Amino acid sequence: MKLEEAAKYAADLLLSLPKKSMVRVISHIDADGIAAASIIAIALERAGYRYHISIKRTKPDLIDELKNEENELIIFSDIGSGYLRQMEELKSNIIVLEHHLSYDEPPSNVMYVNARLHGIDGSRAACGASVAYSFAMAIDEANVDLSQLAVVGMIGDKQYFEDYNKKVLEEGIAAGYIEEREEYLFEGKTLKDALENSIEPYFTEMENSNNFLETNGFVPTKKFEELDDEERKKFLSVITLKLLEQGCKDIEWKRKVLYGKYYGNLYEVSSRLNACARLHEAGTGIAYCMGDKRAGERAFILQEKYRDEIRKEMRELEKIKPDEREKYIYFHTDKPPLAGVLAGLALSYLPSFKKGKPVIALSYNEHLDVSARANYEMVNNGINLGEAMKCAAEKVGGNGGGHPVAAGASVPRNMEEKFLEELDKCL
Ligand SMILES: [Mn+2]
Repeated sequence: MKLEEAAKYAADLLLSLPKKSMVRVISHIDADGIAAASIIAIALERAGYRYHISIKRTKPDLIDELKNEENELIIFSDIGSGYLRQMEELKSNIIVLEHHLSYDEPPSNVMYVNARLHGIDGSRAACGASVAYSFAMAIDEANVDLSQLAVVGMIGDKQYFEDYNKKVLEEGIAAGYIEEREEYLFEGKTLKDALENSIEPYFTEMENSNNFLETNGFVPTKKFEELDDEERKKFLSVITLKLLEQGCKDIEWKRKVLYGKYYGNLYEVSSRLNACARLHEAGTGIAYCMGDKRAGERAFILQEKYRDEIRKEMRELEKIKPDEREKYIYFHTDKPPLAGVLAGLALSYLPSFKKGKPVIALSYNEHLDVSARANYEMVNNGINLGEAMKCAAEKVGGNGGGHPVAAGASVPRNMEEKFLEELDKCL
């Protein structure tokens, strides 16, 4: 059976409910989860249903929290695969729209729609928002405009436009809701802004870029698109050289960007939803996706705030000499939610972190939180951070796991040194 057919069964279950029924929606707290919830909310509203959405993180008591509620139908999106067995304890009918791995069979009250059950690679070619889109399209094909939000989810989960995702993108383009444009990374920005505020790529020693720009013969306040061909070439070669000095390679200045008819640059939308999730304002993200103008302004402010925080931490990391072990480099941060992002950016753009070894960020929460980042070159040389995190964490009574290039662990606070020793052995 194809994903679209499974989605049709789910849509039929919904449509068997009388109009104006209340549908409970639970989705995951990240850009993909917010995009998925928004797709479902818009589709429900158009079909004449009421809804109540909660955006949640994965946690052991997720299902318990729903036990006191009376729901006729609950829809889980981008979350739920880990709770299938517990869902039996809920009295209501349940639809799960998912792309994450599951180890359990769904109980009889659950209609389980997972891209992975239909031959689609759920880590690359279908995200929560893609599956939510298949559900929305099964309700009504007029929902094809929601392909814009599905693409936002794909970008948020760093997926590829392959297989099912490709199909969704192509549907959106064919219907005139999505457009692909080639553009330079710094379009619309002043040169000063481009150097000082960019995070990917991140330029070191650019708290103030006036000196750098003027020495190279540029006017800092000039906009990138105001440069003539000659100047633009020179500017791009000067900053390419700057990044080469930082130890980076493979820099693409011109790239394909996807624009949505209602939302503009879909990469920016995804970045705003990510900021909404990280700064605990998922509701703002949903209202933004649903077209609320004030929520859109707020999402923009949150995106700036989140980026400011990252830049501030990166400026600090530029100044430190990270600690080094035989197999990895590490540093401490007092910003647990940013740890993974910072480790990744340090690995890519800070010369002092470039030793050909993975970068590990340590932060103290209730436990010692560990975030690890590697690159594909290291993975090709045999590094697997997911396994190493699991191995080292379990040796000291914690738990860990993840992907070869990005992983994390949580260990008892008093076990830091022991964990670091074990990690050297596990890598
Ligand atoms: Mn997802």
